[in-house]
Amino acid sequence: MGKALLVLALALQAVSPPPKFDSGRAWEHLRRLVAIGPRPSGSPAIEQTRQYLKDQLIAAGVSFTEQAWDDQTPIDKVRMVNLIATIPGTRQERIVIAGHYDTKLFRQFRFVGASDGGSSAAFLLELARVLKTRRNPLTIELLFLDGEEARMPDWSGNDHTYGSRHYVEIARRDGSLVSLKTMILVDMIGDRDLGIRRDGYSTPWLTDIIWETAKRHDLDDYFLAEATKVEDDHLPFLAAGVPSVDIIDLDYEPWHTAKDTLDAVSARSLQIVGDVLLSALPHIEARLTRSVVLTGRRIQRPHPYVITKVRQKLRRKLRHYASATMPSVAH
Ligand code: 1BN
Ligand code: ZN
Repeated sequence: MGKALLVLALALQAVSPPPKFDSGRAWEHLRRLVAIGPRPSGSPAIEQTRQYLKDQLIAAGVSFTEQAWDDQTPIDKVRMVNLIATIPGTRQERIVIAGHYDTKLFRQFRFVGASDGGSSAAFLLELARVLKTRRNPLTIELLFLDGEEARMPDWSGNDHTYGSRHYVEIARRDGSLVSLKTMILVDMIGDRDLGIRRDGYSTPWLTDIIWETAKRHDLDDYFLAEATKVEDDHLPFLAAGVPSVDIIDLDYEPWHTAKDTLDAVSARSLQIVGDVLLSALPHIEARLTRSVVLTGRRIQRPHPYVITKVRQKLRRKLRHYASATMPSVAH
């Protein structure tokens, strides 16, 4: 009986469509994160934020690890923690979907980062729930990054992207960088007037897949054809040779002001990004599983048409060889 139920459950899983991104749930996460208040790196509030993220991952049945370290900023030494949630796939090779959960430190006003720091964390939590019940060909890592924001007022030198630089350095050191096939970054995706431009630093084929998916879904009013160049958490990954893309709406008036609150963001914007990302994912996975490793170098497997032609030619050669060397047989 138990076995029969298991078979039925597996069969249902195989035929039922994966669950959809639910912006209502994402919005609830966002509301609760913003309610914590300002959440700068090293603060008790970011610890509280992390506890919320961990509680929600446990509730979703997704396992995670904490990557903690102390980093020297221009102001002070700060305890930072990346949260790495893993959803196993058929393969060990992995796709990282990342976003930051810290908010920028402002002493002059109360900065709660609804879009900037809140939207990415809330989005990843809802994605955890969705991807957990999906059949994933590659392992998916949901990476909640600490220390994206500069500690000083301006974004300069190395005073930013602490979490992504640390993650890449550790992955390089422990050898896990080789199995990291792609990185997708979401940042500031809550803007109620959503408009995401292509980023000029991001990997073109990956950007194309996402923007073409948006166009197919008539969402090109939100995924715009215009390009810009954004320095963000994807740069350390690109520098390490990992194809990466930044999905960010920087045309956001309340950016780094006291007005980056719930009033400035919408659940609909999270839904749009969720729908596009989940629709683009199979295309990204197809592209990544199409290539095979041969003699240590990554090459593209030839198109099936080419394989058929090569096989036909080989068969002709073998037939020719056989007829030349074998005594002819009367039919
Ligand atoms: C994104 C959100 N960023 C900071 N908060 C990165 C960034 C810094 C983007 C400077 C543009 C300019
Ligand atoms: Zn910011």
